[in-house]
Amino acid sequence: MGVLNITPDSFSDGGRWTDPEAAVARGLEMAAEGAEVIDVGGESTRPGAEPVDEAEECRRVVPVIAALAPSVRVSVDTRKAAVAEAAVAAGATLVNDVSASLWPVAAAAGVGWVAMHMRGEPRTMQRDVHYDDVVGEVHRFLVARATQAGAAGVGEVWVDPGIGFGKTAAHNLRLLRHLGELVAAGHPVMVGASRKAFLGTLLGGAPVDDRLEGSLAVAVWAASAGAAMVRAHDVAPTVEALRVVGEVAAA
Ligand code: HH2
Repeated sequence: MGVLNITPDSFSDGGRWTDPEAAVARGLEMAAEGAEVIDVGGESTRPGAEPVDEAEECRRVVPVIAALAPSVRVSVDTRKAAVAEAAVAAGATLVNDVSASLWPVAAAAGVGWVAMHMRGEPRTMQRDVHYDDVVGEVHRFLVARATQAGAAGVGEVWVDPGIGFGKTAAHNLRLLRHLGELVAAGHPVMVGASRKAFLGTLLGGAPVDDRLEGSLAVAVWAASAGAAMVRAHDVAPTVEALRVVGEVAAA
């Protein structure tokens, strides 16, 4: 899954793709590099980000989704039902939902749904982060939501532990270490660690543009643990790394 943020303030590509033509070109480029899904977002969910209103979020994502959808599978990265509905009407077939609450929209529209775990909301999620058992709590939450969505009629349900969403670096590492247990729960798993802050922390303060190796390491780890999708900004190197993992796994 290639990341395409049509926002002024996303943590790594904010402001780069606010021009719709440039955004569409970037989406097609990532598809040519091997991304199977382009994840279009119009609201940053980085820690501390301010919410965006519904009309503005639709204005950002809908034209880009409409232009990309004939050529490549598109997901919409949103927490708002109305934005998800408008995105699906424009051609998106997957709702990537960091709030894990929009399964009724996916059920009504007959599209796929990603349930991601987040603690609280982006503005405040990195304050006072505490879990008694991060792995158990996140896994139980995701399985419960996925079961609820399946019962409501969503045919394609993904689960995602939400790396960096209300989690310390240690929490992120534990969730990655135990990813295989989430895979074993039976729903396809996706992981988004690309360029995230904990990689900078681990790599001696590496800035956001200098986290490719760390991002690839997590992608390879996740794929080896059985994750079926990796969300990435740097699509070409990620696809190459995962192709090698696939060849090893198949040998
Ligand atoms: N991470 C981000 C956004 N959406 N969706 C899923 N399913 N999993 C993730 O880990 C995930 C996500 C945050 O990254 P990004 O979109 O690059 O930044 P921003 O939220 O600042 O736009």
